[in-house]
Amino acid sequence: MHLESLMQYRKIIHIDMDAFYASVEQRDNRQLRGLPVVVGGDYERGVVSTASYEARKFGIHSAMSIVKAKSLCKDLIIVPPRMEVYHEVSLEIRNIFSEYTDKIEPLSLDEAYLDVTTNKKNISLAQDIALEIKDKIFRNLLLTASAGVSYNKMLAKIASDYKKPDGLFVIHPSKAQKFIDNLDVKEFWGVGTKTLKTMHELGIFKGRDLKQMSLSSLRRNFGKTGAMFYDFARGIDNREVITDYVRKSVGCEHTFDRDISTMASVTIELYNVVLELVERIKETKFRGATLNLKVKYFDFSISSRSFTQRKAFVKKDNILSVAKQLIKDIDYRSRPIRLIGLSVSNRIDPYYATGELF
Ligand code: TTP
Ligand code: MG
Repeated sequence: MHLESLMQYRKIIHIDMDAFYASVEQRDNRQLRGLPVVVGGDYERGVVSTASYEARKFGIHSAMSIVKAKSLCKDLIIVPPRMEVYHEVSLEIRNIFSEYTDKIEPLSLDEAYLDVTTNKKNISLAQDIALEIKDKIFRNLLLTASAGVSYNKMLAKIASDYKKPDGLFVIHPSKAQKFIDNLDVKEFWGVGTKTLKTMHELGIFKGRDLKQMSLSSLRRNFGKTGAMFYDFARGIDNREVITDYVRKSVGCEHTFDRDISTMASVTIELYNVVLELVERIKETKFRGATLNLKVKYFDFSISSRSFTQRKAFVKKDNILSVAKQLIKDIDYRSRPIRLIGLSVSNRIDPYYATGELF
C-alpha cells in the first residue's frame, strides 16, 4: 500500500476497561483478588453488573440474575457497587486520554473512542499511543484496559474485544478486508439477537457472506441498518468520533531550570507564562472570568490564588496586571519557587456574559 493512500486513513482507538467494576473491587480489596467476584445487588431479583474473569470461567456474565450466578458457583463473592469510585476512575482515565487528544467519545464509564489522527504529542503510530495509555492506566490506577486500533470506529471496537483482557490489537487498513471476511457477523456493530437470527436464516454467518449480499436485499431485510451492514462488510464506517467535551479551563505552567527568588526573575517568568496563556486563550477561544495563579516552591509545596472579574480574561495587559497582584503576597524571597502556573477558568457563556463580549 502506498504511503499517500495510507495517509487518508483516520487513526481511531477504542479503549475498554477489563471487567471494570469487579477489577476496581479486586484492586481495593486484596482478599478478592484471584477469586470469583461479581458486582451487583445480593437480593432475590438482583442482577450481575459485571463478573471478574475468575467468575466468568463458571459461565457467569453481566445481566445474569444473582440467583443463577450463585447456582453456577457456590463460592461466588457478591460485592455491592460503589458508583462514586467507578466515576472517579472514569474521570481519571478520561484525563489520561486527554493528554493525547480532545476528540474523545465516551460510550460508558469504562469505554471510549479516541480519534488520534492528529494528536497533542505528535505520535505517528496510533498503536504507540494505545500502548502508552494502557501503561498509564496500569501505573496510575492499577487497572488493566484493552485497546483496539484501526481506521474506523467499528473496527477499533471489534479490535479492543479481540485480545481481552489486557489486550492490544491493531487492524491495519491493508489487513481489514481479510479480517472482516472471516469475522462472525455477531461481532458487527448493530447485530443483536434478532438481526443475528435473520442473518442466519439468510445464510449469513461470516463477513464474507454479508459481502455477497446486494445493497437492495440488505435494505429489504434490515431497513436503514442494511446499508450500514453493506458498508461494514467492506470495511467502511465513516461515523465520526463525537466529543461531548466542554473545556472548563485553559492554562499553562513553567518549571524553571533553577529555583527563583528575586523580584526581577519572578517578574520575567510571570510575563513569559502570561504570554503563553494569551496564546492558549487565542487558540482555544476559551472565555473565563477567573484567573488562577499556582506557585510551586522548592520543597514542592504549592500555593494558589485566584481573582474573578466581571468580564473574561482575554487581553495580555489585563491578565498581566491581575497576575502581578496575585503574586504580590507570595513569599518567594525566603521560599524560592520552581514553577509558576496560570489558568483561566469559570467559563462564561458569551450570551450571558457582561462586558466586552457583548
Ligand atoms: P463492559 O465493558 O461491558 O464489561 P466489563 O468492563 O465488566 O468487562 P469486559 O469489558 O472486560 O468484558 O461494562 C462496563 C461496566 O458497566 C461493567 O463493569 C459494569 C457495568 N455494566 C452493568 O452494570 N450492566 C451490564 O449489563 C453491563 C454489560 C455492564
Ligand atoms: Mg469493559
